[in-house]
Amino acid sequence: MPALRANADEIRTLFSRAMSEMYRAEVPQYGTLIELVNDINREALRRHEQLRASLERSDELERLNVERHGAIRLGRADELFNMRRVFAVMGMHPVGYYDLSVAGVPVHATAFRPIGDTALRRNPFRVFTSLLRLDLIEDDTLRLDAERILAGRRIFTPRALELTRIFEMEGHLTITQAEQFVREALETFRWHSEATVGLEVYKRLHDAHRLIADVVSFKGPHINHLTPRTLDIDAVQAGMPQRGIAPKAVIEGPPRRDCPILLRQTSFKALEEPILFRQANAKSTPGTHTARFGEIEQRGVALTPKGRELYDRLLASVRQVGATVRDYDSELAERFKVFPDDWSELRSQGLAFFRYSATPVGLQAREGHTLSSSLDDLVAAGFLRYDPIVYEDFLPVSAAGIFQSNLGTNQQQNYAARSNQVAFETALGAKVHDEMKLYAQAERDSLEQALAQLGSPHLARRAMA
Ligand code: OOG
Ligand code: NI
Repeated sequence: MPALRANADEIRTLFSRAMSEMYRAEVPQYGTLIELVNDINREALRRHEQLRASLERSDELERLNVERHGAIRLGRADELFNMRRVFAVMGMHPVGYYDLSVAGVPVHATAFRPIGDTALRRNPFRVFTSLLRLDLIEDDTLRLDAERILAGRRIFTPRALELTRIFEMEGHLTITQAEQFVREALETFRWHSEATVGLEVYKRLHDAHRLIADVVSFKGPHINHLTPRTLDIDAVQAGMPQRGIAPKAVIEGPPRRDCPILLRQTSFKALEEPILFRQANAKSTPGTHTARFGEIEQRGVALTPKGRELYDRLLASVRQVGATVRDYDSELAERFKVFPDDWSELRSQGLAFFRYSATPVGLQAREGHTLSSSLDDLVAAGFLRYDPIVYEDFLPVSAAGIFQSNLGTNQQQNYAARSNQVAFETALGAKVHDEMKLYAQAERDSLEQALAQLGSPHLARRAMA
């Protein structure tokens, strides 16, 4: 009898669950945060019947409780290459290119995540994965030292790579192999309380940039946070102190709105954790390192290139006036008044992506509408419904804000802004997916299907022309 096959969605779910358990055991505050988020989500669903209905329609309710994202930082090109292969086993693929050097953080990144509608509904687990840019270290000696230290590590277990090869050759893993794969892959993300370097080297790396020390001094790329999704981030932000958690001063991203867009995030400070540093006489020196922090996010509708351009412009205008922490929120809200806060406007102005579906009324009236009805007619008649498509990605300005709030504000380097997607994709061994194309495709597919159900397939062609 052939062995049972595991599918990628199942492996991803096993993995994200294992990761969550490991992190909960390692960072107790994470457990507290999850409880707070669950309480607030329950309350939000109870209070907002419409929100619940919309989430239910788009199958979002199911995934809410399993939804997490994590982040890791890699040191070598081949680590990124192999990370892509390992994530592929779990149905996670590189989407988007994020250049953080412009924000004084010497890394560039991508997000590994599922890309198909079905896979996203099952479990949208994502990992923001950055690669250290040693080319941005100006001190030659330090750069060569960092390269030499990194060259000596192996972040994957031999068995994890072997199972990845089997997956690539066979196109799947058996259930038993999948379970073993999850255990082996998890090893890469584990925290190491022993550094691979001495305290003196650590300090030099740290002086160059705290992030360089974080990547170079350890055996592997410890997961540095695991972020649950909330339906009301303002409530979480307000509720954190009562549970003994101190949030960062402001929420990153767009302001609070009736129709949430993109992504809003807040975090709590990295923990100072005990580390043993190497010493020549085989003894070790105790010290500390801060890397792991907590983060919460609220996701809204994905914006079209036009909507995103407006978002970026408005956000930049708030940053330009240099609002202080105290008036940041009101300044942000003021600037964003020009961004329509109404689903119908967001759709008609082409600012956001939507998933269309045929309504029961529409299906009943299937023969009733004529060849001449337009898309807007079908919507107006209540034959066609549209729901927001969730933003599945990250925001570089927010990511930089999160990086910085955890790095301490005194470390604002200015790297020459040299974005280098080509070098990143060479290391990755693949091109990153364009997130805008993925959202546009999801919208188009839903519309095509809905119109076919309504018996108006000709409209699909016209709407997409
Ligand atoms: C990643 C920070 C980016 C987010 O949610 O924007 C991120 C890191 O600190 O390594 O996770
Ligand atoms: Ni994050």
